Amino acid sequence: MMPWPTSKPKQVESQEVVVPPGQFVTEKFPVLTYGETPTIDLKTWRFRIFGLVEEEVTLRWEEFMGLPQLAMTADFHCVTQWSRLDNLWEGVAFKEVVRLARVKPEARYVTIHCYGGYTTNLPLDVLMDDDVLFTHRHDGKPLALEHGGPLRLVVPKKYAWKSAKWVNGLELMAQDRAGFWEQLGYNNNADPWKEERFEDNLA
Ligand SMILES: Nc1nc2c(c(=O)[nH]1)N[C@H]1C(S)=C(S)[C@@H](COP(=O)(O)O)O[C@H]1N2
Ligand SMILES: [Mo]
Repeated sequence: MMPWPTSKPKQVESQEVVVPPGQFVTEKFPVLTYGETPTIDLKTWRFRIFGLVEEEVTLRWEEFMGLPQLAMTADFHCVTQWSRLDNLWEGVAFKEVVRLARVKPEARYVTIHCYGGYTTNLPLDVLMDDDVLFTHRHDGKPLALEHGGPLRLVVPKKYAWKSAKWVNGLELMAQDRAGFWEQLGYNNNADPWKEERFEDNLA
């Protein structure tokens, strides 16, 4: 049986933990937020899927929670060099959410929108991977407000600024468009294993 979803290999034999180059393991869970932590009422919470879709969709909290739920264990790598290993995330697969709006064939990129105005961008095919989740629980507890509660995206294979907190929408696009940190010079691809921290990768 296939484990769901896969997390990256660890060097079990040597008891040595593998983290991407330039990263250090932390047991803590630091909070990294640009600006204020928004307060969100579940009664008025909405999640909108728009742009290049056949049918624009707006989900309420109960509708979101009615989607198939799953759990995954994954590492989390912040570009400021901390990595938190083996996070247990629970929520709904990205692909399960986006399909509700029936994406048009010309849609190839996505801007993820958040309460508070933060944005990040990724190619649609990256987001369709099994390990990309909208999560509302972390390590067995409801996701704390400062960590993105009620709902955040988790994209384990990218630096954590792509894991948008307080998500409230997906915009399907034909062309790529830089999000908040991407506009400020962070690498658009953001692969921690390639140390794609900054645009020119010189730092
Ligand atoms: N909406 C929003 N999402 C965000 C951020 C933010 O400032 N606003 N910071 C990003 C950055 S840089 C990181 S490292 C992670 C940190 O998540 P954490 O605060 O749960 O550790 O969230 C990402 N998602
Ligand atoms: Mo970060």
